[in-house]
Amino acid sequence: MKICSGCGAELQIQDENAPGYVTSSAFTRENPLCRRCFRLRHYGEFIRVQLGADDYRQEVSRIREVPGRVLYVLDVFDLSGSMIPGAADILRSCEVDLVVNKIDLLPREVVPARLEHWIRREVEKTGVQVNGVFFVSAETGKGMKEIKEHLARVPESIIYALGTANVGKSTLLNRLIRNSREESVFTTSRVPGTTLRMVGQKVEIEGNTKQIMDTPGLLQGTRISEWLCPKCLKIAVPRAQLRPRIYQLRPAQTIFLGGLVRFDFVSGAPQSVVFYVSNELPVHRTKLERAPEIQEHRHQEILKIPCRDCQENYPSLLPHKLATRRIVSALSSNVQVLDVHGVDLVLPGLGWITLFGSRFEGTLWLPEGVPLTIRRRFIGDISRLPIERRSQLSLHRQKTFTSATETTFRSERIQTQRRDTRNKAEIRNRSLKRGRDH
Ligand SMILES: Nc1nc2c(ncn2[C@@H]2O[C@H](COP(=O)(O)OP(=O)(O)OP(=O)(O)O)[C@@H](O)[C@H]2O)c(=O)[nH]1
Ligand SMILES: [Mg+2]
Ligand SMILES: [Zn+2]
Ligand SMILES: [Zn+2]
Repeated sequence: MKICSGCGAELQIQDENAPGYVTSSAFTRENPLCRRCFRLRHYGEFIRVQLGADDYRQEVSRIREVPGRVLYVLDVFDLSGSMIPGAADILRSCEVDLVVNKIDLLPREVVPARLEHWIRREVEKTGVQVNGVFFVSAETGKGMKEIKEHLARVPESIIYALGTANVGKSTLLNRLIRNSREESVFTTSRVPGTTLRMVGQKVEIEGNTKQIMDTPGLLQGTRISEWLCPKCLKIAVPRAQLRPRIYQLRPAQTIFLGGLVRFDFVSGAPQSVVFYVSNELPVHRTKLERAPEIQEHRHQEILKIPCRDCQENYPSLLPHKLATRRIVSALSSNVQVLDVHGVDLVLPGLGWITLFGSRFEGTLWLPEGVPLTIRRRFIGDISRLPIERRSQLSLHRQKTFTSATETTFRSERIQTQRRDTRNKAEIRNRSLKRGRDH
């Protein structure tokens, strides 16, 4: 069986529309790419092939049969969308390191190491035991040296990259190979669902030979990015360091993030709201009363995205009511209560909205199928947590250990010196005595 080294699909010459298609002349070549990978690399043309959730599970369950080291790759910009449901089961026979990718997108003020404790805990809550946590940008190469040094040291000879679609698994593995080759081995693209099957490659990492395995990404159907075409993705998915979009909002105002998400500020105190979304995504502010009309009739003209083609498949927006605790007591029960210390409203695959806890009542409209996730403020709260408490603890233990060892050494040295002095004195006394005796 011949497989495409770019996406892992089984190569075939029968069906042009099925994964792994190549022309019969290309088929006879050594290591050919399938037509989909070829077109994607050379013309940026994307042919969408969906790998269903069952196929996905079947494919990655091979990790259980041939265990290795697993790099569980997360997109720092889409952490909730990066968690694979049932990951603990897939990973039960492997040692796992977390690779938090795309740190180049984080605003400058964020020190990634400060996120470690929280991210580790979020993943461990899902039952996955985590060894190391690495912060990288597979795109720029930042942090790759540490991963390479680590992988060169681990005993496992097989290394898997596992993660949901689009977190950057293939880009990361290409980085591990790049020293020896210029052209990318694994096909990457901004459209979730690029890699189709498991596909491997032998590579020298710091003098150690390892087999690295790329895996397909899970498509969850719960991320806004999964309904967009490549053109829309170029606008909606951040590609450069984020510039937080800060808006001073008053009651009865609406913010549209393109036509992808709608945020209504119904009542409360005028306040700053920060939108952490792609710098290119059109943000449109309007009066609340005008919002339905814009949403219904002026979509292409004002909101621009999703494009006409994507709009046909884009789920309709459903309202999620929100209010801070102070107001909520007077409201009905289908209202999400917001912490008065501020929260992030997560927009899976798109970014998030930060509220700072001032009195607020409003509605977040998300595409049907996208769950509402509310978390502590990622920037300015989680990002200010002290550096990994556990490593601090072990650092502390190490310190006391070192000083204890030093004390032991010191007292041993003193004892030895005393013993030496005693011995010398004894020898002297003995010889004196001997002299006297003779
Ligand atoms: N900004 C940024 N983008 C990245 C980084 N790593 C990958 N990307 C982009 O993320 C997108 C997805 O990358 P891939 O490597 O194809 O992701 P994948 O996890 O292999 O995706 P599937 O094969 O679909 O599961 C591409 O547009 C990459 O350019 C990174 O460190 N920073
Ligand atoms: Mg891939
Ligand atoms: Zn291919
Ligand atoms: Zn589109």
